[in-house]
Amino acid sequence: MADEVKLYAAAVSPFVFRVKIALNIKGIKYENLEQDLSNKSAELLKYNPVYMKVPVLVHNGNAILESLVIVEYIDDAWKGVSILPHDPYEKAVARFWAKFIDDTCIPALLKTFGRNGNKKSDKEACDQLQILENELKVKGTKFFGGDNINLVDIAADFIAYWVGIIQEATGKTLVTKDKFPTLMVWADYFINLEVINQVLPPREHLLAFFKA
Ligand SMILES: N[C@@H](CCC(=O)N[C@@H](CS)C(=O)NCC(=O)O)C(=O)O
Repeated sequence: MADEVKLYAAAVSPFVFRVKIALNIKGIKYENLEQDLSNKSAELLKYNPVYMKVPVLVHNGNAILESLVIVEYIDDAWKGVSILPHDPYEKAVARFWAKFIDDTCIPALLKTFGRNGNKKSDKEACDQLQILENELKVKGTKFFGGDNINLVDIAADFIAYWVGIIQEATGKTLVTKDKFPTLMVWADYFINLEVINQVLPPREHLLAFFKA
């Protein structure tokens, strides 16, 4: 029996985009169920009663929640190009950095680009990004995953694509080539990869969303 794969999604979400990248890397066909997050569907609430958020992946009737968990599930459930390293230590390191991005970098960026952003929150966000900048610089590789992207690059999609658009929408420029040269070169490589730009949401669409 063919796999039935459904993705409860929102095109503007960097968390949903992580899952779309993983599905594209593995070449998985799926049904995209775009959600109105201001009027959540009964199905979304049924599948994700805890957080009531997208993405939700439903694979043969089983719901998998939380973008990084879903990316790992896709890597485990389907053969093909690996998204996580096989070596247990390398895998733990990748999970550490993906968690750092989720728990520390993204909240700091959202805070400072939000309504209450101020000099202090700007500095906090830049300090966290500097840690990522240093990590990639020390690695000296094209991607956090080395020659190819892995879980960490996928986790950082918000930094690669969304931040620049939010900067344009808000008129607040914090993340620049001068301050973060290594990260900005990485972002360029990342969004120009075929497996990424095939599924990237259109820039104008995101810009209009964040301006609104
Ligand atoms: N930690 C979650 C975050 C997901 C998330 O924040 N999704 C947002 C869209 S970007 C959402 O569904 N928001 C709806 C809400 O908060 O009510 C993940 O990684 O999947």
